[in-house]
Amino acid sequence: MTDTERAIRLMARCDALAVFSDEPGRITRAYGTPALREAQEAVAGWMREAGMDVRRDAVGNLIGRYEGEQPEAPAFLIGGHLDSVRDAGRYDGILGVLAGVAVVERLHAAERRLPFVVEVVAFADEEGLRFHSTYLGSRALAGTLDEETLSLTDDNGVTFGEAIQNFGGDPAAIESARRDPAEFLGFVEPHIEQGPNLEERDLPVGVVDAIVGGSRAEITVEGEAGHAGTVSMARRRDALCAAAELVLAIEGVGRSDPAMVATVGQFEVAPGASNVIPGEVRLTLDLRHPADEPRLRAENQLRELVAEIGARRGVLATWHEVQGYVSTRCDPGLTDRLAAAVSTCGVEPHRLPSGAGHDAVALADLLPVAMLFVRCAGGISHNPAESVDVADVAVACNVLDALVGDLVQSC
Ligand code: HGY
Ligand code: MN
Ligand code: MN
Repeated sequence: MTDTERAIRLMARCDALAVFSDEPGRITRAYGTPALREAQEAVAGWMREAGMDVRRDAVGNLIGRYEGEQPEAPAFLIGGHLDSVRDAGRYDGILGVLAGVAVVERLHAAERRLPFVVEVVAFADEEGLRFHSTYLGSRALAGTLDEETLSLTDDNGVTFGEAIQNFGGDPAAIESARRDPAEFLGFVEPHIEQGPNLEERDLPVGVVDAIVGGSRAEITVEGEAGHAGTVSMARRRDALCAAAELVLAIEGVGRSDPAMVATVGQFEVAPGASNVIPGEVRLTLDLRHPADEPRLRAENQLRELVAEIGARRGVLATWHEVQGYVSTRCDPGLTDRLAAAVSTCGVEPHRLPSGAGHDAVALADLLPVAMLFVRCAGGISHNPAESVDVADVAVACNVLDALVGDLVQSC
């Protein structure tokens, strides 16, 4: 199979997985849903065809294992995630999983065994769409899931622990999903860039040097519902107006630092009738910055703004912390190897930070991590218009082949 044929097949598989969705007419694949299960079954089939043993761990991560020459050899991990945001594109997370399968397929076709194992992982929840807390799959591998996380609830009041059970996992055996760092040589996560830098430099791939840190919070504003026709403006405790002022204040903080981004992605108004003054609003905050100190300073500034706006408007504005994760440097040694592999494939190894979060963040304390970015058109992502080019996917797979080859040389 030529490099181009391999890339074409990989893209066709992205299309095949795109039909598995929780919502008709668009791609939405949350943790523990039938759509995620169907996507896992399809990937498991491709993993088996590539000569891998396939299993699901205690939280439902799908893991393919291509044995090495020696039993009990350490493993090199390649992967991504199969879950998605709402109305997603078809490459975010998926590309990493299928690129890992493509590398193993080529080894299997050549009947090659390496001095180490290659494992391909498809994490079951990176986006946090259902439980609003990200990296649930990779945190299980890292052993950093705790009881509190298991009791997170989705919008229907189902806990993460119950969802694990319903998905065929075992919440009581979470500890068993934790992997020993000694089992691994490292982890590389191929992923679409989700930004414009590679396209601006006309590069097919890039090497990630750091992944930004982030803060996720939920803010509730409780005012007083009332009759739109009989309550004077002076007597209102309008939750929506207070929340709207807060949204613009969040935007202002985001704009205050060119490296900062601040997003309100969800905004729910209750009771939600045109002739009722809104009594309650729930909104989400996603705050990111390459450096932790400015992000935490901005977070404190916003906490104070929530309190100030609430007091001034006579509403109860409450900050609920969901998750904070520090900015993460990719492993210098493995990243240098990845950059060398990019050079081997005839591409300038441009290094760049990731504004998006990735499972590599959750694994960085467990094992050396590196990330390979693939150019995506217009940098568009978390959007059905997400797209990549076959030739760039071919380059990415070749870079992974070269990285694996380099690791073989160093064994
Ligand atoms: O939100 C992110 O950066 C990633 O897509 N989970
Ligand atoms: Mn994403
Ligand atoms: Mn992703």
